Amino acid sequence: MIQLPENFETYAEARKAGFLRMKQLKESGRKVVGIFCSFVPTELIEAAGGTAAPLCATSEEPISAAEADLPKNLCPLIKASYGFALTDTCPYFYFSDFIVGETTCDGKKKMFELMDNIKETYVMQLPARRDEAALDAWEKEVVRFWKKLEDFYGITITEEDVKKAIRLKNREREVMLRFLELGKLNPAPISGYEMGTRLDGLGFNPDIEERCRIIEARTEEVIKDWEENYRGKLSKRPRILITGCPNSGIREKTIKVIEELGADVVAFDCCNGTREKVEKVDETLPAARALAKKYLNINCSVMSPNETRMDYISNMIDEYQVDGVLELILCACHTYSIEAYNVKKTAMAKNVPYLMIETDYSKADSGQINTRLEAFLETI
Ligand code: BJ8
Repeated sequence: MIQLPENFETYAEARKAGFLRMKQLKESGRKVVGIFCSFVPTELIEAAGGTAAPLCATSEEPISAAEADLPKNLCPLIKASYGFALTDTCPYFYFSDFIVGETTCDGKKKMFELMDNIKETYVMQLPARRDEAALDAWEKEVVRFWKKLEDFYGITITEEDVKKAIRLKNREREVMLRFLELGKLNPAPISGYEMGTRLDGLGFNPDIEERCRIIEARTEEVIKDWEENYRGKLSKRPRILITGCPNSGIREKTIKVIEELGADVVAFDCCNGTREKVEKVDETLPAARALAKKYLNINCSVMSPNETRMDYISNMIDEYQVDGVLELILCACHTYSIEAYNVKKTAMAKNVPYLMIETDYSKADSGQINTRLEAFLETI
């Protein structure tokens, strides 16, 4: 595995460090809105003078409490997120003024109905397709959320406020994408485990400009090291593309392990990878239309049909010189596990081996996953 830098901060450390900042922010009067999904146009929260607090949980700790209200056979991300809210043990949930949910998968949208009993949970009605009618409906939802923020906080959010936030978030997308695209270099200049952990950890830093500065500095450092020490020395280590569900809660037993076994994770088609960052918001369109257009194009499996994800994966295989596709699915996530059929076909069409692992936040299957990853690497 490529060496981690000395100052490397784990996900848990970044989350903990964010607690204090969030508390200080609240005390300074900053608005905080809790979110669960890449489909939520956070530009509107920024334009309201607020911070979007990431609430997707990655720990198995609160799951047993959640199972008092929710079925056992449900995605761990949903159970853990609800469990933290129920047990009042997540500071980010605690500091959120209200929560924004969205009608993505069935599990999340029904869980939000229950979460509303704990703290106000406003739900954006996301259409599941991408035609003109869906775009018009989604634009209306964007406007409805804009109005919700104005009413909730008793403020006016102008077109210019939103445009300013769009420019800032577009800059952030550019910076993050440049960092993730380091994986296109051969040999891989940075561990995929580091890339994923860093980007997730940064979500807990409420200052977007500071997030950009941190990632820009690391990108420059990595490029310099690669130019001086690795350029021209092609690697024989298999290059892996990660796809599927959010992987923060399962990264240690999958991504970290496959790198320790001798592969390089170079590409991420997932919400903590390039998925939300590849398309910027069009700065020339009216703000609500521009936001609706951009967010409707996110390649999540809740969209139907979702061929654009297959096209994207196919291009990534070429651009990142991928040797194997590893799909990580959270247990009981139906949309991703059914769509895995098409992802496998896409990989096969490129003659690239494919492995799907379905797992949850427990450590119980770590040994079995290890064995499957070893066997997978032997097929490459
Ligand atoms: S845009 S990936 S963050 S919905 S919660 S769908 S794992 S069963 S998280 Fe997601 Fe938004 Fe899509 Fe991204 Fe499956 Fe679990 Fe549902 Fe999940």
